[in-house]
Amino acid sequence: MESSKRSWAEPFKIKMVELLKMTTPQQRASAIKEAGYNTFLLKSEDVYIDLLTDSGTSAMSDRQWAGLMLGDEAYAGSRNFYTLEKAAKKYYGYKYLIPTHQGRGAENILSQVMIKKGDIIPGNMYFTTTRLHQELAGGTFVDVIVDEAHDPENLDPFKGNIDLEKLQAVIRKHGAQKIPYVCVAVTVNMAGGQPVSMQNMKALRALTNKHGIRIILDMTRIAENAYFIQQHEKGYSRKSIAAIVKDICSYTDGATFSAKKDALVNIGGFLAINDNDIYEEASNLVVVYEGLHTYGGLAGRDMEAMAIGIEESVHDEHIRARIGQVLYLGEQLQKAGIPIVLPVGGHGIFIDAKKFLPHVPQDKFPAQALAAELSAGRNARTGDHYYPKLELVRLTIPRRVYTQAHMDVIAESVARVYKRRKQVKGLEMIFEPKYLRFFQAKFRKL
Ligand code: PLI
Repeated sequence: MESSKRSWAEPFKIKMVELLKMTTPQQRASAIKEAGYNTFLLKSEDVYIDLLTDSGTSAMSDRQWAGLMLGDEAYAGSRNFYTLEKAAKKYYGYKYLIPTHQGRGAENILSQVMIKKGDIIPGNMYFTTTRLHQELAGGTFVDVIVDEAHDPENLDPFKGNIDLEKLQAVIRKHGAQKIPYVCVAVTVNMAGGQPVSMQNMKALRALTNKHGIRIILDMTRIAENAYFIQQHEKGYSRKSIAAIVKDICSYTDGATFSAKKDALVNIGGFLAINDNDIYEEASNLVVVYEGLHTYGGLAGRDMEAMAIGIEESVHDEHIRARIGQVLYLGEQLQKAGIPIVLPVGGHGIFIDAKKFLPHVPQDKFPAQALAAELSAGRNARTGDHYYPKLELVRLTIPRRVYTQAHMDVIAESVARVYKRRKQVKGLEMIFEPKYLRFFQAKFRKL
């Protein structure tokens, strides 16, 4: 990995700025209390540096903004759909494309088309919406990520990999006919933005081919995953990000995509697939949930901006600067002694809340107490809280939005909380929504 020492700068200059509201500590304390200590319930104008997510929060380029003016807002057959389809084919290589309003729209349709009641869907950890859609379609998710993913200190460069022995055991236990596909996320969000190696993709393809099982990619952060392959995997240092991205896709049968991350747009996603029958069924279903198969819940202008963003997302200098900024923040936090997930992943820094707040028991939500992330929900049968092995607070960095000075302010703020960490006591949940509870749950300070 190249050093994140900033002797280089971003490959863009700033043409327009958005002014931030500067708040006092008192204003911030009252805002977070009012939000039930859930960062998802804060008003954005009360937040100075917003690290809640890298989803839909990127800055679009002047070319993307110009693309908005090329919107062809016809109901059917918008010109922008064909531009998007062409870009997706060029950079990802899949045969058929169905736009959706965002990633979970594609997950819903894919799950309904491919999963039958009683099916098993192995995956390298899960993203919340992906797993929920699999379960709502009658499937059961089984985690087959490598054990290293659960160890925040393990320095393996590819902690997102699928454990092929775990997968084989799942196939033996349930039979290949119960497994409609293996779901592979690149990178693995919940493990800390950890990448999957190309070697793992190849081995997974060989194993699934043997059993006639499909591979569906969650390609939400695929350009970032490609950067780690370029930096760390033998034989890839001279390959372009664009070539690596296309290589990854070539080992799979289809993909769901949230364009709100890598593709540098504020809204959008798609389902891509090579199989004609699945495409036919999905393009029929998308009309029910999203819109006609040539816009899928998006305006023409959104599809144009997405097409341009897809191309910009695979520029080598863009991804180097993007991940370089994340690495820089990681180094500043490490210098301050903050326990973070290592190696630093692609889209943010994940603070190890169990180590940061060792005195706060897990049923008092140390990660939530520390900031935001409450991810796992309850066991549907027993009603117990799921206790993830990792209890993490994510500082997610939007793309092309903040400067190095913002990174320094973040590092200083976290270091200040770390110094007074003994005063943090944990939280009690006082409101729990039925689905994806971390978005809307409310808490009380202990
Ligand atoms: O937020 P969506 O519906 O466009 O995409 C859902 C989604 C799918 N897969 C992965 C790996 C994600 O990270 C993801 C959304 N992530 C969000 C919202 C995040 O804050 O990380």
